[in-house]
Amino acid sequence: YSSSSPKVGILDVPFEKGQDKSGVEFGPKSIRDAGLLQKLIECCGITDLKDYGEVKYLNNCRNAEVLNMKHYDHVISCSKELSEQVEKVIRDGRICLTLGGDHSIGIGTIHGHMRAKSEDLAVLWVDAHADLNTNRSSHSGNIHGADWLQCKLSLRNLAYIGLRSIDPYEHVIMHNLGISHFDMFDIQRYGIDTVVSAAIDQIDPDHNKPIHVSFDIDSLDPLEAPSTGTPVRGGLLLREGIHIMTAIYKTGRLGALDLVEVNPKIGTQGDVERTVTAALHIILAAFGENRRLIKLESNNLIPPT
Ligand code: 4U7
Ligand code: MN
Ligand code: MN
Ligand code: MN
Repeated sequence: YSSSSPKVGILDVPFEKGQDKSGVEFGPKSIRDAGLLQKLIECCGITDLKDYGEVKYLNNCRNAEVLNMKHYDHVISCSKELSEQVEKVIRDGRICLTLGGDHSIGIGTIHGHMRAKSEDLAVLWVDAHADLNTNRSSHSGNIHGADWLQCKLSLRNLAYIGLRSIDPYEHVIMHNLGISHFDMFDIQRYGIDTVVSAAIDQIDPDHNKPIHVSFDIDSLDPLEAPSTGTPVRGGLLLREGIHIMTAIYKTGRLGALDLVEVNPKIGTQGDVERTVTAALHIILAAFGENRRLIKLESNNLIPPT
């Protein structure tokens, strides 16, 4: 893979109306306050980084209503604005890093990415949940669990990693439509390296599509990322999350990354720090942070005394 560092654009989406808990709107700020921009420069060697700031929207879809979907109007208004911003960032020749916010923002980011690049986008959804509900199937009425509603993505171009909490209807859809999914059983059985290669091969068999990664922090185990709205035990180790992102980086085809569902109002200060630094490591890995042990030149070694 190319050694020149990618151009990056960053968008904040402090959106929380796709779910019920307050605090997820502070996700972007918490990740930035942990030194995101500085670390992208220092740890990933990014030399061209543009900050596009916060996505603001007017709720101009007041009449939009769908039975059993909470705040549908807000989700649609925000998604439209977000889609345009993502499209702009990518048309500027940058990889778009979007900081959420709840996972309903995936509607806007994928839409914008498709408009900028191609409808033939490979999407990797890293999540404990499938987010496949519709207004009819959803028990919660929360749109962060129903993200596919607005997407015209071919389901052959979608794969999941990290699943372990699937609603019965989601399970039916997933199998009837044959959506690729790699759950915790697969990860335990085959290992994360095999799983991530298999996922990439499924969604991008010719290794030529732009890749969109939507990373829900709750894919990680709550021991790694406790500050999130819908934690599910028995999840990915941070080490495995990092491995996924390193594999994606190595393809050289990452077009956009969403990092969502960090909620700094949940848990102790220690929980929040742990969650935010986990999110940071995931992002840095996607942009090429190298944590491998590299052989030291012998003249750099400190001589024994
Ligand atoms: B997340 C849920 F019922 N499936 O629809 C729902 F279990 O973006 C959870 O992955 C959704 O965090 C989780 O509300 C949404 C529930
Ligand atoms: Mn999700
Ligand atoms: Mn989730
Ligand atoms: Mn299955």
